[in-house]
Amino acid sequence: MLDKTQKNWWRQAVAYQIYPKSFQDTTGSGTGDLQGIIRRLDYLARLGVDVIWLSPVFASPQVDNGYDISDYRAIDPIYGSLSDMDTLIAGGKKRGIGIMLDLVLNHSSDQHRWFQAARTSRDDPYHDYYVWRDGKPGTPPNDMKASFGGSAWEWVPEVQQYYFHQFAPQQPDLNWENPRLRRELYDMILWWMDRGVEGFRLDVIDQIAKDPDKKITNNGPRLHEFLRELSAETFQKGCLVTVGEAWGADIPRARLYSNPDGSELSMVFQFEQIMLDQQPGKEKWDLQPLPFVELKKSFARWQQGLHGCGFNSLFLNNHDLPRTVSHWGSDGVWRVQSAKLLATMLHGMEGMPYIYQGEELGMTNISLPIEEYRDLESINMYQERKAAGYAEADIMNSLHAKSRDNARTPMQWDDSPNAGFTAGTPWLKVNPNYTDINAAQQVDDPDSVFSYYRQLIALRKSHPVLTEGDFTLLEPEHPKLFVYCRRNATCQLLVVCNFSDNETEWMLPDGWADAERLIGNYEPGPAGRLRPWEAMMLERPL
Ligand code: TEU
Repeated sequence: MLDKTQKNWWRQAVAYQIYPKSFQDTTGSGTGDLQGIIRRLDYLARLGVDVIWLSPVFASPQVDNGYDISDYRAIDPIYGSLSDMDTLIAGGKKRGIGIMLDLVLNHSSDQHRWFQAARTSRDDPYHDYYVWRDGKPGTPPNDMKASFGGSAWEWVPEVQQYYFHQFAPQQPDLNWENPRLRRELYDMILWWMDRGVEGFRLDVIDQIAKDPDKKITNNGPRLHEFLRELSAETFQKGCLVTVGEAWGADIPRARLYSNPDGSELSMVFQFEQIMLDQQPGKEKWDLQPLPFVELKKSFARWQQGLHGCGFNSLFLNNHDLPRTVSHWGSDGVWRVQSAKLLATMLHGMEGMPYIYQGEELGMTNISLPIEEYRDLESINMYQERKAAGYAEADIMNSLHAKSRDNARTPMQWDDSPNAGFTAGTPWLKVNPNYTDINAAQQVDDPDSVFSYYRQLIALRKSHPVLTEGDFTLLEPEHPKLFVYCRRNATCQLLVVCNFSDNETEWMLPDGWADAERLIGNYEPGPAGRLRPWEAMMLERPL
């Protein structure tokens, strides 16, 4: 177990993201719940993770699956109660697993009591907790668009003003310019810290300092000032791990966010690699083949750019992204090998790895008919593109590749009905491949994807070069191989990945023939070539 009284304990940690709606139902409601997570804590302890990032479980009308919070200090009844949360925190602590709550501080639900009051009168004390502009019905202040479609402005007749929302209209943006609002958020965070949570993930944190008059959404002028205040008033009073979601982060900004002096956050999620497969300047639905050489160079830039002066988060999957084994790997005959390869590639790097539920089983994307999608982003996109004249097949192709529901299908626990997720009707369809891909089949199988992740996590704890070594990209222009080297004061680590359905010719660099093999997804094979999706990590003393 990591000693979590040490500042920076998280530099050795591995996190696991739970999307509670889809993890484990214990009531037959068809929706996962906190008791379900408690029931599965031993599974997570067996995997070896140190932190659970829990997507929002606060009271919410669930327009955006909990990313629309109506009470930051209450648990939504669909998930359980505050006392369940206390039990979860305690059960996690006993196993060395900390709970990281997902705070949505950029916006609240329109059902939050602050917004309900704010919309009644311009003189209400809560009015200024949100972002309002004058205008006339039908003529919004400007043409800014919301992320989930439509205008970013919504008219409220009672106050004869528009409010600003970067996401759905039911997610009004909070006004961080207001010091009373900021204080109220800090007090809420301290309240959760007192209950024993060990970290926070901060939703779209780079969007809090918006300035709609200048059409600024992310990276607003006061962003880092707000973050330093937030951190000093809350996180720095404990030994927490914090990660901000920052789609707009570049390397210089990430150095500020994750400054080793602890003045802002532990790290951010940045999306440079994730966005490489969308056409530049277009939307995520406008696909282009993954530019592999660019992907490697991008990882290398971030590894080198933050080494010693910041900290990376390492992830390929989350609740907003397609399953990487389907998207970048090969989810047919090479599913197991490619899932292990992606894990090797990522877990060989410096930073904190985040495993998204089911990734450790090699769970895949799903192709649904339009009526079976549940995600508002997917449904809105379908309607907008239909209206704009896109071909049905193209829209469905984009959804199958990129819909957020790919990641949100229920966790596949075993081969019983509904994959052991629920005794009721699941809120989103279970992937029919659950009879072949499930936890029960994998936990005791030494060759499973699960066992491979377990070994990778254990290696991070026993081989300091993984957490502290520097990074050099080898074979930068090779179209199929991702090869890199890590080095600390005592040893060198070589990570080799063949991103291909075919064999690839390749010789180990000089001096590596007798190196110790730490892990690999095949038995050691003949020199001179790598098998389809073969991956390995080798170590040798300096
Ligand atoms: O996502 C941030 C965000 O910008 C998303 O709209 C993202 O671009 C999209 O999901 C990619 O498909 C965060 C949460 O992770 C997401 O689940 C929420 O819906 C969103 O914020 C609003 O809170």
